[in-house]
Amino acid sequence: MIYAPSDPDPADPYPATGATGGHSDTHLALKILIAGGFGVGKTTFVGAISEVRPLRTEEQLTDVSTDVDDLNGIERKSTTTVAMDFGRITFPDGITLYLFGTPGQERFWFMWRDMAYGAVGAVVLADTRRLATSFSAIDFFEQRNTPFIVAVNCFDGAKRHRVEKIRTALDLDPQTPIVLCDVRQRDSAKHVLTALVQHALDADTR
Ligand SMILES: Nc1nc2c(ncn2[C@@H]2O[C@H](COP(=O)(O)OP(=O)(O)O)[C@@H](O)[C@H]2O)c(=O)[nH]1
Ligand SMILES: [Mg+2]
Repeated sequence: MIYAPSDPDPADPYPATGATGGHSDTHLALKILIAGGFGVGKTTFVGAISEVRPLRTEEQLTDVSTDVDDLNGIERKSTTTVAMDFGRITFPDGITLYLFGTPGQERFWFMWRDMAYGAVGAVVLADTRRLATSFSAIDFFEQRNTPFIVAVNCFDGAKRHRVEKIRTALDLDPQTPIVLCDVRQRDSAKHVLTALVQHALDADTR
């Protein structure tokens, strides 16, 4: 579902025009989900790309949650997203993306269905050291027929794998794009979003 609102929504607290100085006539507002397992870089991604200060609902990881949250490989992680991240980016061609980072931990999955409502597509972030943590996000979007791409966040020190190996490991369809990225870099995150929008628009016209 892709829509081009002709009138600004008076209830929209984050209008795409105005705050950024306005842009061209073609205005397309798209809702995008940023998903993937715990610690793959969702919050970092939204923070790197958002032109508004991302709305974040992080909480210090407590001793209680360290029993529940798998911290293997991400020992330095000290906060976790309990609800979601929200950000926005406007491209010069008049496309505004509203980014919703999903909560990573399984105990918050009840929120995913509501968050996915009206989303045109999703970025599933993956960490090659812990690919399995992204399986459930992939299943979720496959089942809903939501267009998604997999963005492999290339962490320092993580072994680089060929894209086709990652495709096999994640059991992805040949038409699902896989891109490599560094979510800390704005340009890299932008590249990921461009790839997703292209994929979602292609899927919409198929
Ligand atoms: N070295 C490196 N660290 C990263 C990268 N992306 C995220 N991190 C770190 O990994 C941790 C998890 O990232 P975060 O965005 O909180 O993950 P989330 O649980 O998916 O929201 C944080 O400490 C980040 O600073 C990356 O591309 N490279
Ligand atoms: Mg987070």
